[in-house]
Amino acid sequence: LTLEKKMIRALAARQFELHYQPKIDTATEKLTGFEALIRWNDPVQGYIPPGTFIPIAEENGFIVELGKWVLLEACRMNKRWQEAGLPKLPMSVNVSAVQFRHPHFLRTVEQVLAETELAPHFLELEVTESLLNDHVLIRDTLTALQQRGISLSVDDFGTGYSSIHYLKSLPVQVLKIDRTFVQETPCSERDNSLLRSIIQLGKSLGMTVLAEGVETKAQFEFLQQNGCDQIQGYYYSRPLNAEAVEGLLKSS
Ligand code: G
Ligand code: G
Ligand code: MN
Ligand code: NA
Repeated sequence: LTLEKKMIRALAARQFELHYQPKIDTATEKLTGFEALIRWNDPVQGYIPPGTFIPIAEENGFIVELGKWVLLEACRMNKRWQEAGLPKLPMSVNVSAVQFRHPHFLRTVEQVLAETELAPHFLELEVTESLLNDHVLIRDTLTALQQRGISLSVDDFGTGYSSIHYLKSLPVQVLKIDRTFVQETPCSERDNSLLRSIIQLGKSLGMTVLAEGVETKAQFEFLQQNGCDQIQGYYYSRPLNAEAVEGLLKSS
């Protein structure tokens, strides 16, 4: 069986699950939200990483259906935690360019919010930097999402090639700095300076800046001292399963 066919069966067989990585405010060191990350547990092959199957799903269009499942599951779980009386926090969901450009995308998001009864401001969408270059095509969708109260993030910033003009003129609120820019900090003076510049760029654009892949205390402190608003990374927490999220929410 090809990976392509296995993937389609896997969705029906409930082999996909979501894990959730905490986001932390650097000033208060408090939990500010989560990013949903898909996991595929194949009963024979074991864990298949998203880097293997997401590109295939994007190529064959299955990402539209899989992405809808991710949205639904992420919103459903967030609503469930809220109803259990746990702290109410936003959840971000990665949206692939193929999924975002699909003519029914906006309708799907609306359906998911209606079905789960999650308030729109508890949903954030992460799009990759290169999607922004299709600014004419995506502007209306971004604007419509923003008008509904859904927040938008640029993921993996620095690895794509978006124009500053698009960043300035499109309704995106959060800049997520790719982890490659954090890796060598604070040991590399060159990377430190680059990271400071990217933080400054985001702040100049009026955006919330988040650094990804923060693994050490030294990295965290560097980001804290240099005005980065939020962090995500193993330093604070790996992506957690639903049960672990509940535990974290209960203690926060
Ligand atoms: O969680 P992990 O590091 O294994 O993720 C690897 C890549 O897969 C990351 O680039 C991440 O953005 C992407 N990814 C994880 N979950 C999803 C998802 O639900 N949808 C999309 N489109 N990409 C995802
Ligand atoms: O592209 P995106 O930012 O969505 O990818 C998120 C991925 O990064 C997740 O798959 C997650 O497992 C991974 N990740 C999260 N925190 C860290 C970290 O501190 N170090 C490394 N190397 N990877 C991380
Ligand atoms: Mn992401
Ligand atoms: Na990233």
